[in-house]
Amino acid sequence: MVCLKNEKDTQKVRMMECAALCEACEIEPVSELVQFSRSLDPKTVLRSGKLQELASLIAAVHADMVVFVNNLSIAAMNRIQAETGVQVIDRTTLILDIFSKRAQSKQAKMQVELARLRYALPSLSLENESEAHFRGGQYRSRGAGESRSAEIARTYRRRIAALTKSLAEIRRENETAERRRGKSGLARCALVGYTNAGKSSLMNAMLRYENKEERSVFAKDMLFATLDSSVRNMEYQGRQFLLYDTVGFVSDLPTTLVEAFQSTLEAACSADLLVHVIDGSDPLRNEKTEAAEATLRQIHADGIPILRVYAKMDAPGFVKEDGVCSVSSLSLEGIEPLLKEITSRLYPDEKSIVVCIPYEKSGILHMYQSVVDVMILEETETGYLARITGQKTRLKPFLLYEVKK
Ligand SMILES: Nc1nc2c(ncn2[C@@H]2O[C@H](COP(=O)(O)OP(=O)(O)OP(=O)(O)O)[C@@H](O)[C@H]2O)c(=O)[nH]1
Ligand SMILES: [Mg+2]
Repeated sequence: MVCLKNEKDTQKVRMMECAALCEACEIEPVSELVQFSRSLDPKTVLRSGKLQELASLIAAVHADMVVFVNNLSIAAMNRIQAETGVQVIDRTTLILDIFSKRAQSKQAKMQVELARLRYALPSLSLENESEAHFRGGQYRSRGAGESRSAEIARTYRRRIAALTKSLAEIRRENETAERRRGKSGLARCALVGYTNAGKSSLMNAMLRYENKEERSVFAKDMLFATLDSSVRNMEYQGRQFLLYDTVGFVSDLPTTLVEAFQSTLEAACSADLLVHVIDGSDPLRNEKTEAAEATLRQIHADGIPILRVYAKMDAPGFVKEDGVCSVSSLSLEGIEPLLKEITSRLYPDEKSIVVCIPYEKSGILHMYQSVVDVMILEETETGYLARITGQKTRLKPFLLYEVKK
C-alpha cells in the first residue's frame, strides 16, 4: 500500500478492507507492506529501495501476486510488475472481479462488463502508444500492420457503445415502471450502507414483520451480495411507502463502477429518505459509516434526509449509539420503532390515533374515509376500535373518541 501523508488515519482500515476484498476473490493475503509517500506519481510510486524490499518480501512469503490497496495507474502497475516478476493488480480490479462473480441479472452482467471495458481501455491506448513509439511513431492502418492493441481497443469501444445503448433501453423500461410507482404517490425509502452491513436482511425483517416473507430478497454473509436494487411495498399503521434495497458501498467506489451502475444507484438518488444501515457489531463501524456517507456524496445523494440505523443488535460486540435506532433482523427487535420512525419522517404531517367510535356514531367512519385511512382493529362492546391515520388537521373530528394509552 502506498499511504499518502493525508491518509495516515485511515491506513489500517483501508488495509483491512482490501484484505476482505482479496478474500472475496479467493486471494489469501500473506503479508503487507506500506510506503509513505507524497503522491501516486507513476514514476515514484514505489521508490527503488521499497521496490527491492517488496521483491524480497515476495520471495520470502512465496507470493504469486501483489495487490495494491491504491488505485494505481497502468504505467505504475506495469513498472512494478516488470520489477517484481509477479502479477500486480489494484483495488479496482479486485472490486470488478467480485462484481463479475456476483452478477446474476442481465442488467448487472452488462453493467460489470461495461465497467471492466472502460477500465481496461486506457491501458490499451497506452500499449498502443508505446507500440507506435517502438515503430518510430508512424501511424499505419491495420492492413499495413496496425498494432494488435489498437484493434482490440476498437473492438472494446464498439462493445462499450452497444452496452451503453442496451443499458439505456433497460433504464428507460425501469423509468416507465418508476413513473408508474411515482403516480401511486407513495413516498420512497432506500436502504443504503456499507457492503455486508445488513441492508437486505433488514428489508426481509420488515417484510417478515408484515407477514410478507414470500417477497424476501437475497441476503448472505459476503461482500456485494446485492448488485440489483429491489423494491417492495410496505405499510405501517395505514401509511404506505416503497422500500428499496440497494447495492452496498466500499470506500472510494471506483468511478467506472459508479458510472456503470448509475441506474441501480438511482434507487438511492431518487428516494425521499435514506436509511443508512450500519453494522453496530463491527469494530470498524465508524470508519465504514464515513466511507458510506462519502459514497453518498460521490453519487450526489447527500442532499436526501438520512436516518442512521444500527443493525445486528443481537450480535456479539454490538454497541448501542444514543439516539440511533437499533434493530435485529433475526429477532425483529426494534423493527416496529424503526417502521414508526420511517413513516413519521416520510409523512411528517400525518399522525395515527386509536379511537373507539360508538356504533350509533359509526357514520363518521364512512363520512371521512376519503381523507383518512381507517383500520378497524376490533368490534368491542361499546363500539368500533379503529386506527385512524391522516393529516393532523383531518383527524380533528375523531379526537373526541381517541383512546389514550
Ligand atoms: N446476527 C445478525 N446477523 C445479521 C443481522 N442482519 C444481517 N446479518 C448478517 O449479516 C450478513 C450480511 O447481511 P446482508 O443483509 O446480506 O447485508 P447487505 O448489507 O445486504 O450486504 P450487500 O448486499 O453485500 O451490500 C448476513 O450473514 C446476515 O445474516 C442481524 O440483525 N443480526
Ligand atoms: Mg444486500
